[in-house]
Amino acid sequence: MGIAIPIGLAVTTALAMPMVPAVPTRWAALARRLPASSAPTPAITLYRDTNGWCPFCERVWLQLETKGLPYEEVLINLRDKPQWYKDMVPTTLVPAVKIRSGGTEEVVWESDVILRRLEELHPEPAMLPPDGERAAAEALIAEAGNLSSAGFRFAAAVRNASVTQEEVASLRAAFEDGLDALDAAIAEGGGPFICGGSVGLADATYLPFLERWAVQLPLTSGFALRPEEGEPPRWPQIEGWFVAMAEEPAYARVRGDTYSWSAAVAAFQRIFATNGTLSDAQRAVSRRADGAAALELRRSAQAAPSAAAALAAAEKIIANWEAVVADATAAEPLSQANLQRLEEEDGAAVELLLADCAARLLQCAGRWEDEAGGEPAAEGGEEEEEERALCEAELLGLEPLEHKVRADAARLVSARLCAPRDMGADAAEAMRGVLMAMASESEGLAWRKSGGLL
Ligand SMILES: N[C@@H](CCC(=O)N[C@@H](CS)C(=O)NCC(=O)O)C(=O)O
Repeated sequence: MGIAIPIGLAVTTALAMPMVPAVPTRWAALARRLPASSAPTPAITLYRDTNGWCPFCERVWLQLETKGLPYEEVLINLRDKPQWYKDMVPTTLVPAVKIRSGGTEEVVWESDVILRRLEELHPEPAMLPPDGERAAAEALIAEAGNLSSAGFRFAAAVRNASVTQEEVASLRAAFEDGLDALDAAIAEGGGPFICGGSVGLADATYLPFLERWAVQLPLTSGFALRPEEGEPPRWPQIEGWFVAMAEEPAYARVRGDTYSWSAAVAAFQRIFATNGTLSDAQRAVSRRADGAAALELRRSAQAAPSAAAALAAAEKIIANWEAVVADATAAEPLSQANLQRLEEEDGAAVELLLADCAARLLQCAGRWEDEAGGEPAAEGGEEEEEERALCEAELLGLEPLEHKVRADAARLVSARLCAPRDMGADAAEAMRGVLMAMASESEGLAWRKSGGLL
């Protein structure tokens, strides 16, 4: 990543270095480098799924971001929905939003109802054409369900051994017809978005499935919605839409990335395995998805993150490091249980890794040192300087096996990191890149210090 590496900020445990109040000082020192936030409690709450997989939530989420409306998020675990949520939302499904205004609260559920209500309450920027010019947009929105069913029917048929080749071919043709029609409609509206030059409700409606199909259909069904690099696109307008969407600031926090959708494919195969046993076809898909995810992790090691992405990742670690340590050392992990966790006693090493990773991300974000590369950007005083020196000594003194644990922790955390569940795709890529660099570094040190044994 071409950055000088700041040494982590503090010692692993207060026990090892009793003279330093390790944890509070370390995280406080990192937090001092974050921009101050004084945002009032937002008037909108979005209730969405913990995994970040729900396509209906993504529609509303994109709308909130596009309109620039301040909102807070409450995550609902769909496998164990809290009673208060079931009492609040009659369908018990996500998404829902709570809108506070003038002392009253309104709860709205069903994604299409939410989209329309938010449009009504917050008409700017408009995500529907003006009255009287809406017919094409409404027709496209109404058609989305048919395209999504055609895609899912085709994908399910490919995986079903009892469906004949002819039936698969006919479902594929029906799906391709739907994509042809969408491509033509985008051209008709002038592009690059589905109904013209700006993001609208039609984009929000199509986005969730087009986005995951682009990554998942090649893995599950041998179907390329987007072209291989250098190849001409089969659907040029849809391709132009993907490119335009990727540049939309509103999409940055909402977008699921290639790594996360590939990892989700493998997770789905395991979730839907009969009695925990994968069929040959499921195993093949799972291996392809694991391979694509691993490749993507390696690719992120070469990423050159923007300052904003690095800062967003650092903010998230600083706010959430305790949960990450708990997950990385969980005896019974709640998700991605196939990823090997560390021992409980490795918690301190994971914490040090995370603090170090946050420090490096802050450095990428230009919030570590001043422009001359000298003094720290935030004044932490002598205590902080002392901590840095201790930490430097500690890192230099790590045993080969401790470096091995650190490298395993870095690879584990980068594989656990999913977008949009945990952070935006660019932030996730920035953090994975730093973690992969740290893993290689520690592996090199473990190898060198052990005389090539580890
Ligand atoms: N028609 C609803 C569908 C919402 C929906 O199916 N949400 C799923 C998550 S993708 C859900 O809450 N599932 C939990 C459950 O079925 O209990 C909408 O558009 O909001």
